[in-house]
Amino acid sequence: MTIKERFKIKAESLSAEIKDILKEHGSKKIGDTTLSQIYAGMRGMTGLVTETSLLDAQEGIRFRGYSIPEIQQKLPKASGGSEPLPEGLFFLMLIGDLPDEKDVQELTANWQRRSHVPNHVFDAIEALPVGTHPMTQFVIAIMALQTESQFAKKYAEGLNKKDYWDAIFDDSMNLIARLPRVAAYIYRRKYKHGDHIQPNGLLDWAGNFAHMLGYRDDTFQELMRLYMTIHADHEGGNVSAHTTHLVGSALSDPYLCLAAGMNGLAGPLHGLANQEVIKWIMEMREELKTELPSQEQIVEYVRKTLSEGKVVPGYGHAVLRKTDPRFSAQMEFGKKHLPDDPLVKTVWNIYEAVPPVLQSLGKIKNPWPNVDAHSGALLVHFGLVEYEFYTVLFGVSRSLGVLASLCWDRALGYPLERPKSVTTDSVKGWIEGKADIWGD
Ligand code: CMX
Repeated sequence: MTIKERFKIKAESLSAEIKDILKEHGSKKIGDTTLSQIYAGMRGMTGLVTETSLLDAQEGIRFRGYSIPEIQQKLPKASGGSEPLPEGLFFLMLIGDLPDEKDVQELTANWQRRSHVPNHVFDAIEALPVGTHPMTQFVIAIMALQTESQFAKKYAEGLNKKDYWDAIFDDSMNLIARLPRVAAYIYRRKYKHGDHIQPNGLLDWAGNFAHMLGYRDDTFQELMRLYMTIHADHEGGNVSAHTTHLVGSALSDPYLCLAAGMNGLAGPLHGLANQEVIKWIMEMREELKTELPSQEQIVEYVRKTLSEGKVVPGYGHAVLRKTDPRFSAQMEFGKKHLPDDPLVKTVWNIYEAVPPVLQSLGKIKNPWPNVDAHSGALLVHFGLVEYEFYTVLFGVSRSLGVLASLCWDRALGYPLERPKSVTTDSVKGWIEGKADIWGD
């Protein structure tokens, strides 16, 4: 028997045993935590402090107390625009107060000053096969940028604890300033024959990003401002935020932390779901040979997806129990700017068709759409059809929230994160009253 075959037998046996243990003892508590929570992804277990935003299962995300519709209304806009500037959201998350126009202009100028990307970063990207997934290129570029870390340099020289936040702040600001250029470079390299576009210093952060990607349409710039704002933060427990925070607790510099967080974002149950949604819809359209599948056809296709043991991408959430307000904000954008787009209409038809099917399974806690169910269709409308790139867009935005939080983590002096773990053998001993596995 090969080692792989032996592993398979062991894994199947322990998996069945764990199921039985949880069926009988899952609600037993260790402190305030049930055994089921320990085995099942720590759902509902409070164990983190994140100042920048708070997620309510029914209402959705609030950034420093402001909901998505409120930030859309209250944050400063670009001249002639109606969507919030992500600079404003970053200010709100970092400082805790609503910014005025001047605060936002200062931040735009500050990030422009910091935006120079050293050549070796482009060389590192160029060393990869052009077919490399954009998220892999993105993470490698972030790692290549790590040569610029002020925190790593100052720590090596000897840095007083009380000054950690200062270098973390500068690294975070530099990273945010440079990511649009790096991301646009990856996009133009992979999909536009390396025909790169120089930054436009007159534009805001998201507007300039849209420009460097090669999209000049004013409405696309507005979409980028909205996109970069609503994807930025979703409290602390999601995989990208939690990973960034966890790695930071070892005093890894912001480059190392963000790269780690982005590796988590690249998973299909998290940020990569935005590419999976469009891929899934495109495959459905191809199989059904129609641009606009009917509700009945969509229901059939969902059933087929489920019967193949796959998830329906863009639906469900670990915390939310209603339609994600980030989905609704994008739907509003679609209704305002592109109500007749067949792909956008398909996303809305899926919204009608999918929840009852998922609900009928009886096991899915949230049958409603999340942020990723809508984003791709809006991008396709403007010609950004290369869906493997979508998670990079999510990542550029997510840097705002996780790096604002990292500044706070170091300013507040949070210690190394190190929860206790157990083995199933120790759990069995505990159930039988033989062992005290919860001690030191
Ligand atoms: N399609 C099919 N099955 C689903 C499902 C979906 N959209 N959502 C949940 N389920 C299944 C789970 O896989 C689980 O099945 P098993 O018991 O067989 O393992 C069961 O329903 C219960 O899951 P849950 O408690 O409702 O959901 P979780 O908290 O475990 O998972 C999430 C949440 C997001 C991973 C899950 O809903 C999912 O896989 N959705 C599709 C992927 C997706 O859109 N991810 C993006 C989330 C937003 C983001 O981070 O960007």
